[in-house]
Amino acid sequence: MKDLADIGLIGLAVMGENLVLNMESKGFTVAVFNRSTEKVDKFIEGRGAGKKFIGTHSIEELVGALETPRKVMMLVKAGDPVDHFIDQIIPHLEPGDIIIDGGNSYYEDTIRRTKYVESKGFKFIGTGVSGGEIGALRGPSMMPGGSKEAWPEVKEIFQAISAKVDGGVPCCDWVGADGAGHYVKMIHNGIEYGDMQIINEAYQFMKDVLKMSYDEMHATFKKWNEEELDSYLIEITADIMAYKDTDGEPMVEKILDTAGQKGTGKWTGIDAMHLGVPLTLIAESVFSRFLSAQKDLRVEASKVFKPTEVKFDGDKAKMLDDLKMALYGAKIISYAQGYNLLMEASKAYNWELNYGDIALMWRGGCIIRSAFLGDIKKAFDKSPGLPHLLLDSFFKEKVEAAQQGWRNVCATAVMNGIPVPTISSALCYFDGFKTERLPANLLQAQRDYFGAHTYERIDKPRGEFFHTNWTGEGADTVSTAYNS
Ligand code: NBP
Repeated sequence: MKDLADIGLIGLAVMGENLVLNMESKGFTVAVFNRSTEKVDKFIEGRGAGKKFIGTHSIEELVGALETPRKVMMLVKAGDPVDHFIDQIIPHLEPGDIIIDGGNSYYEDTIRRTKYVESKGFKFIGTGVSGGEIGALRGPSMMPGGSKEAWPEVKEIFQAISAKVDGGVPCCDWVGADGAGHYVKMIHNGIEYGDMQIINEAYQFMKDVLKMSYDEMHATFKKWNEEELDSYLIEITADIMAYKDTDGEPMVEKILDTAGQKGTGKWTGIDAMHLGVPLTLIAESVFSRFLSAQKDLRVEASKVFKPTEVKFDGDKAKMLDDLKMALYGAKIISYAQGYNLLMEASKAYNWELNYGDIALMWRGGCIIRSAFLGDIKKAFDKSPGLPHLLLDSFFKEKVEAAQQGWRNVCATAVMNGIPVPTISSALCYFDGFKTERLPANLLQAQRDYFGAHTYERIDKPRGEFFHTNWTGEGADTVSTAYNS
């Protein structure tokens, strides 16, 4: 074993412990530290025994155990602990050294931290790491951004430990300046929320409308995983459907129906609001988790309102095909909306994001990995300036082919009182997206009527604003024309 380590890691929890084991298995020597130092000893004597690890018990010792330029990576709880460790690490660094934050930090914090660390003469990387425990161990998707000059120094380690697709292409590449890596990870997590929710809605539809057994649902998800919906989340859903508790009953039936969340979906929705992007599917998936968490209120309401009687006597096999199309159509919309947000963010924050590369980074290792991302990569390779995913010929054809079944599912769900908030809002988005004239002419008239907010006319050039004295009682004074 070398005297000095290739990289140091702070945070021996689920992600850190597995990521350092991954690094070590690829030939790197890793120095490790944890706030509660007994975890260092436990690790060195346990999973790390006999391997190329250097256990350390202070930040000074950790930094002193590293080859130059030093690379100190944190995988700790996002928020204050990250700032705290940065301030503890900095006094021990030399110019050229690199601090890396691999946690789920908010991208605005990463923008601030990059500036701060660079102002002290060092380099900073904020990297998304996705794939959970197993991904960290066997190969996660990694999305690094920050001080660009730091990338050549960490590229070998990052690409060695990341997931690989298509016979060895790493699911890790440089994303962009300051907070770009954590932003892309945030969008990844938002898309993950959406993918999970559309699957959840399909599950409820299968169970409550089609009255399918868990064995039937298992078989259906398993089959879908061999078709266009082939993805990690469909695969694990098939497994979950088959998993039985000790009494032989489906395990999932024993789980309380209140969803938790750590905030990344909410951040995605909030940023979409800031940038004026209609990210309806992800926003609905966050709201669906909130509604699920209002369990007591729902239980009370379920006693007040008579349940809608479910009446379905149609062709079950045909309806299942329609449901698959509904999922596929909604998934296309979700990714189209997510990419729309990435495009607006790239402009707003000057990141010059490469959309094909992002699809590639998400192809393997991460929670949203799927065959579908290969199609997105192809779309951006074919047309790097593509303004919207739905305008790509492949996705245009697919979304049109999904339409009929998707509408059928939404109509059936609505008539039977089964909530499908993401599947139906995605369809509404699609219908709005392809509508040349929306009713916002009336909306502008209403705004002008009550607040003299003015409007543009279809028979005049854009940028010219008009006001009508709708009631005959108003004056000529108009409100300032600006959009927030
Ligand atoms: P946790 O998010 O549970 O964080 C545990 C680590 O943070 C431990 O090393 C703990 O030290 C340290 N820590 C805490 Br908690 N509070 C601290 C404080 N006030 N000051 C200093 N250190 C503190 O671990 P994780 O699940 O491995 O996740 C690590 C990061 O990776 C997080 O940002 C997470 O969001 C992100 N992430 C997690 C997953 C996942 O699947 N779990 C996936 C992708 C990304 P201690 O041992 O002394 O308490």
